[in-house]
Amino acid sequence: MPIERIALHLVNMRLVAPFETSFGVEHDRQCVILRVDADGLTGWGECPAERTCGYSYETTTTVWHALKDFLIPRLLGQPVDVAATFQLGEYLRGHNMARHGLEAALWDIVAQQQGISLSKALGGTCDRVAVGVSIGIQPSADALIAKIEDYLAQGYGRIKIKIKPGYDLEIVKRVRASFPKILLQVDANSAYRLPDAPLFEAMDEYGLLLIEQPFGWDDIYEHSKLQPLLETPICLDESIHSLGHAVLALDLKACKVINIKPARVSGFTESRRIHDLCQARGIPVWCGGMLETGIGRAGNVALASLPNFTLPGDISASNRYYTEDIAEPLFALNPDSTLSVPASPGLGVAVNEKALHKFTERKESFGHSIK
Ligand code: OSB
Ligand code: MG
Repeated sequence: MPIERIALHLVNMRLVAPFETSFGVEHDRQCVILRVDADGLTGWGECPAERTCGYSYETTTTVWHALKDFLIPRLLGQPVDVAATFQLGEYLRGHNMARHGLEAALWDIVAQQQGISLSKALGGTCDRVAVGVSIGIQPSADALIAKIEDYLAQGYGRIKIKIKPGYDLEIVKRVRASFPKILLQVDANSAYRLPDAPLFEAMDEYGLLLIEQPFGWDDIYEHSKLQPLLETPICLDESIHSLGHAVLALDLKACKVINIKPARVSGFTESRRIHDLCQARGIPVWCGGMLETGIGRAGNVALASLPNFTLPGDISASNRYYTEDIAEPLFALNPDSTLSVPASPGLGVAVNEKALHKFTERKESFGHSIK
């Protein structure tokens, strides 16, 4: 049965607390939620683009445009076929978050057709995934230390802190002095350039698990100049958009770890290719996050159940992000700093239509109308 209808929802949800990175502060999370109806089944996907550029060039407006004007018209009436949809998306030359939301909704349907969980459909091998928490920039070192204490008390076994110029080495020193043993990593979100290498050499003695994306959002070359100066692994996030970028980064030894965000690399298909490449080359990966709603989170958890996701992911419990979510059940932190992988067919969470309606600022449907 062909794809009969696709609906887009522009969703806006208030975060439990503002999230500050080197590129800006977010109070509300805007994203595009996709609903695909085909074969008597409904699939859901999330495009976690932001209201403005900063993390990447994609915004909720460009996502809407790419889906409405290019992808949806070419997909309506076509069979549910993940590989063909991946191929179709290649013609966009980018717009990876838009592609991911669509592909994710199709994966949800395919897994339901097969009566298996998304995790199984993707090749997942475990029923719990190790997770940590990503903490935004705080007003002071004391405030950050208090936050870390709070998250450790909740059971998070790995802490990531955001850094930016003027809030970096001293902050790492203070945090390490307070918590000498915790699994700690930093994320610069592209705030530095190669002349800042001495700062990272100084950070090398604080036993960080990794340093995430110190240099430009699309840079690989400068990272390849920094990695040999450090013991601490560099982890690339922003600059890996495809398998080709991952090959380049590994061949140039620009990093020793890769953060895979399915939305950044166009979907689960490309995520798995990067995962397999890294596995073959002995490079650990972990699943990053984009402050997703329960829909995107369920997809990230399923992906993180693949075997080479050996470092804790940025996939925290639902209550770390929102007081009310649009999918149920909520994800809760297990005492061993893991989230459980949903086992029911498809995504394994149910969309709460009432909550979705409440948070939807704009909606548009394409194809046949379905009640
Ligand atoms: O760089 O990993 C990042 C959130 C938005 C944009 C970029 C990033 C992040 C995070 C949050 O670090 C991770 C999460 O969803 O918990
Ligand atoms: Mg990052």
